[in-house]
Amino acid sequence: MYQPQPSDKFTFGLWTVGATGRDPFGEPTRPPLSAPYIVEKLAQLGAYGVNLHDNDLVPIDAGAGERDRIVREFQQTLGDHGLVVPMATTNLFTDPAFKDGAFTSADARVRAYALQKTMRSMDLGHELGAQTYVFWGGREGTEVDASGKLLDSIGWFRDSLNFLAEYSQSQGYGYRFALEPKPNEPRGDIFFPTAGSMLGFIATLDQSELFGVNPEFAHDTMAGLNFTHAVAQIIDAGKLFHVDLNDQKMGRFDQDLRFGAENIKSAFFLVKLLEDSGYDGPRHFDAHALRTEDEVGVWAFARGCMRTYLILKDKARQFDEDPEIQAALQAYRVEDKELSELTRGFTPEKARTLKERAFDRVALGQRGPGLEQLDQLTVELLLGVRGNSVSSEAHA
Ligand code: GLT
Ligand code: MN
Ligand code: MN
Repeated sequence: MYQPQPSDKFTFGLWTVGATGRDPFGEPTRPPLSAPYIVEKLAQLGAYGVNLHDNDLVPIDAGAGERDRIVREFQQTLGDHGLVVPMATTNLFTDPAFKDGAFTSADARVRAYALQKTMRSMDLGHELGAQTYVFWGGREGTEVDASGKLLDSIGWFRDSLNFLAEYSQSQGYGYRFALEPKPNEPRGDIFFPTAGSMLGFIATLDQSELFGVNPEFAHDTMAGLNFTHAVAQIIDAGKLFHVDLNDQKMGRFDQDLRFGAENIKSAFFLVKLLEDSGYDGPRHFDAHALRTEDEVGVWAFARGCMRTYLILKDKARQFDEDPEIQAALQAYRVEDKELSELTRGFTPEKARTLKERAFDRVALGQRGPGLEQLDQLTVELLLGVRGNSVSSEAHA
């Protein structure tokens, strides 16, 4: 039951299951896992692919020979275990060179180095078969607005992305770029903190059709925003190029919890939205096992992310097939063909008719939409006291 298959398109970053439990207050609690070992384990668990930053695989100071050897070995392991690399990205945040930003550094040398590092990392991603390239600007921000670089930073970021889109095309890489917003951490304020600000910025890029969003559950949840609403807006804009799934308590540090660990109801509506929308990209778990865990806990974490997604996907099917829920939904929506016609597509005639139309305002305000009942039915479905789960059918 709920056994992940590669066709479910579940992916993990090398940095996720590979996280060693280091935090700002404490040393690692687990030994590092090698990239080939991670690939082997993820394949056993039923994952589809693995994503990486350049330096998750190739050390930042590796020479060309060492780099090529590591990449060849990794390609071999991927082939042996049938895993793909759908997404690649650049580490523009760990090295002290990027302490005050990469593409938005006030130092032109850092900005140029960030471009160089990203082009090399795009070469690497392409060699491994990646088609989506993520930009998470963790260091693109500031604590000191006296720096006076806000408008410049936006321009520098735009110039860099325009440059890299051209690079991808000139090399024939065909990347689609996914920009990942986050409100804060590690910077006090990160530029482009929300999905909406990313969407607004994307529209200003030279080849905006190549750019979309990589939203992350935890990033919106940290700030108290509704992640599912953000994803809906991104889907509506045709810009859901990738998605980072995890969990988080509101108002806390960046927890990157196992998917569904905290906000089951939000996770359910997110899975339902993704599945209903026909999104067919990777379901990437950008999370890590708790710092308390040993390696057994790491794989329990990875299995748990995928299993919870599949359980929620099954719950979404039950939601759609539940007669009482569907009846409540139907009662909630009031359709009126004539009014729909009248309010869609302006004509002066329609405007005149609408302005003269009589509405029973008091009655409109008195109608009970039945949302309490609908929500309770949903909660009971999630709590497992209604509907046929796959497992109860199997047991019948
Ligand atoms: C980092 C961050 C994530 C980003 C990754 C891609 S790295 O772990 O917390 O949200 O998606 O750069
Ligand atoms: Mn992420
Ligand atoms: Mn995160």
